[in-house]
Amino acid sequence: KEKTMIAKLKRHCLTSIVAVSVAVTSLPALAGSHQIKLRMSTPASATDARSVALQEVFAPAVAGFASYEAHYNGSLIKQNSELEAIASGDLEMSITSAQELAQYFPEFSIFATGYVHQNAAHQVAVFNDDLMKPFKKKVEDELGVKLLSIMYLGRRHVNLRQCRDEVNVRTPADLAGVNLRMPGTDAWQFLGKALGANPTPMAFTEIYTALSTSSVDGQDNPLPTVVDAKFYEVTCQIALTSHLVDLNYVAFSKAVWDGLSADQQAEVQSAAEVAAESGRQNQLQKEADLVSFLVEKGMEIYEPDLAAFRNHVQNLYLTTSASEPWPEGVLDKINALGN
Ligand code: KDO
Repeated sequence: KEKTMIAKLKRHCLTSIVAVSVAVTSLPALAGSHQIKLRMSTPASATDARSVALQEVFAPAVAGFASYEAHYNGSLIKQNSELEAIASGDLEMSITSAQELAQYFPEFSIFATGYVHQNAAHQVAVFNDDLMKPFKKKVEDELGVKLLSIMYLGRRHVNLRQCRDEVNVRTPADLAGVNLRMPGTDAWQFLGKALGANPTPMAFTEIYTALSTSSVDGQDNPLPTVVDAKFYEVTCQIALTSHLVDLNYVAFSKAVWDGLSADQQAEVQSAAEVAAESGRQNQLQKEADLVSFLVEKGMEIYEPDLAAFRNHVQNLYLTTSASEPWPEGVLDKINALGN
């Protein structure tokens, strides 16, 4: 009798384990069919700190109801076309920039202005300040894009293929005639001119080849990008101009956002902030560590006359039409939020 009881118990357990395992295996499939697809496109590589932060922090946090699908190196949507793709429903997320947004809303150029943001903390303070509300609302209402959080890209420096014995960058005058690749929007081209160089518009993914064939003289990206994209293999010097403490925004489809429950919206918002903070810390650490790495690779790295660069850059913004789209008082508020 007892034996049959044990046998029955075993059989019962076995069937229930099988039943549970079937249920469990079918759950993800069930959940999968209701999961929202979040395609993200970026010109950045998979190993860039911002890409890693979204893949390793954002994606798992929303995995209960959304499947995150990253596309790197501009492979799905080319650089500077992501916002349009989100607006038209062909993309759900991107790592966008104030320079790209400034094409639709010129006032965004204030956040892309040389020597305004002082550091990563200043960027976060500005993004979370009330001054940002009208900027964010306009992008939601007119472009269908929600700016969830702010990512730290880093201090941009002038990175040239020529060594110092050929081009020694002390002041903007030393960049006269230098063919400096800048990203392809007006705000970027203006910054290249403000540095004293001849700016050439070019997509991020074309820079390495352009440097290796000398079709451009240089580019400007933060040290982590110089390492991640291996620009040090085709350049000789970095003048630490820190001409832009650069940022990106995690851009999210407003149409998808509006379809989420309040809980799901809260999870997406929190995941975007936690991911941005994780990427920021990672990028700041890289910036601290990579000077020695690059010097070991033979790069000449030095500080130019920062006052000369700061004055030349700020002067061009303030004495030309570049500052016209800036809403009254915003620059003062941004400066007040700096330390
Ligand atoms: C670049 O094209 O130099 C740039 O740094 C511009 C940024 O706004 C951003 O698009 C970045 O490229 C990519 O994320 C690649 O790092």
